[in-house]
Amino acid sequence: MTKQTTRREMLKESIALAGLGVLGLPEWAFPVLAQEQTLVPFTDLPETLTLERTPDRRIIDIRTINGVFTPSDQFFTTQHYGHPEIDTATYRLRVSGLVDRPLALSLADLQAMPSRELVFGFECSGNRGPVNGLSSNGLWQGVPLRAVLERAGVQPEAREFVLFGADHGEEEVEFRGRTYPVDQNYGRSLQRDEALSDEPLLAYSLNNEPLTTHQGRPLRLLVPGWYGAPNVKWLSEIHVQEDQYLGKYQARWYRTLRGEMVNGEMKWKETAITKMRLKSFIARVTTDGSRHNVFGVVLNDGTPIRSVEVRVDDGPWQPATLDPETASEKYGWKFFNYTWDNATPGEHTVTSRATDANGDVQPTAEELGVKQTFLEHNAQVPRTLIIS
Ligand SMILES: Nc1nc2c(c(=O)[nH]1)N[C@H]1C(S)=C(S)[C@@H](COP(=O)(O)O)O[C@H]1N2
Ligand SMILES: [Mo]
Repeated sequence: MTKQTTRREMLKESIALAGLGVLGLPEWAFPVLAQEQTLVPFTDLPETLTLERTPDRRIIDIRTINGVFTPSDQFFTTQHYGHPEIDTATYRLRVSGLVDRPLALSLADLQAMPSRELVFGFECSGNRGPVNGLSSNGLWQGVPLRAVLERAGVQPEAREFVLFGADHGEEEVEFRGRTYPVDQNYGRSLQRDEALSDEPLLAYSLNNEPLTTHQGRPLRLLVPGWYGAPNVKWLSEIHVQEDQYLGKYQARWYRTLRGEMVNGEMKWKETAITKMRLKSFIARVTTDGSRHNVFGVVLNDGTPIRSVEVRVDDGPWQPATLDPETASEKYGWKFFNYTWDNATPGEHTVTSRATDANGDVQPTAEELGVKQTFLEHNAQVPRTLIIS
């Protein structure tokens, strides 16, 4: 079997899935799968990616995306301290600090509260091209964070809401040239208006099944439209306080250093990782022998997408078609397709860029130049392939 037929078999399998609608796949999103299609290999990606770096980490191969929702056992996954052991039967979510009624809620307590569904696709802030494998899209279910906080009764002076995972490890806290070893939990914080908005969700289910250990069983935070780091897995405690929380993964590890011209002078800003920056990437190019189809994904902070465009080599930007079904989900992955007619034999570059309703345009790598640190890398990814 040649490489090509192996890939075709793979795509045929996804056609079968599409026909059954197993994943709620809108036919429209994958018109390319309607006929015999061949995958055109990218020359900027290896034939196979090492999907599992360690058992508790996983990336996706974007060329194999075949449904709206990433299956739970393929969902990208990563964390800092490995997986903690949690007995779901004795699990309690504690709420402490500046609240009228400290809480210790079991999973059953949480599941008895009014629940909500959320379609949310997010990426790790370190995700970038050409692989872009640290991103996935899921259908989540859980309890709004605000409902739990209201049950506890948030006091007026509360300003900072710290969410701790059950996972922990040794860290060396640096202070003026000295280091202090401490054992600490993964912790992230939200400010009062963020925590009490109706957006953050305490999720216990992914794709209609209980969360897997990888995804934070039994409970995790999701902040729709934000990067992965704030989505605290194995959530064990919410501590409400007045002071800003300056833990390592809040204040130091996840930050961006970016230069900005203010009144003609370069000002260097260090900012926390919060909302996802507008990004699109081409996931797959297929052909039926005459026309080529370019398929890709857009993700951002929930701002409506105005357009996605594709360019071939140095040609003009051409409009791609946004899949209306996925585009209607505010925080989900959005799919696009572009029909590439009259592709000439030889090596080509295909690039996509997204523009949102505020007029923000996905930057080129050069336009990202004043960003020093590698997180939030949302640049356009020029993709190379050979048309035979
Ligand atoms: N408790 C805990 N939650 C965590 C982390 C962690 O190390 N510990 N890592 C964060 C980071 S950096 C990312 S990108 C996402 C990954 O979520 P996933 O494994 O469900 O894809 O989890 C976030 N939540
Ligand atoms: Mo991350």
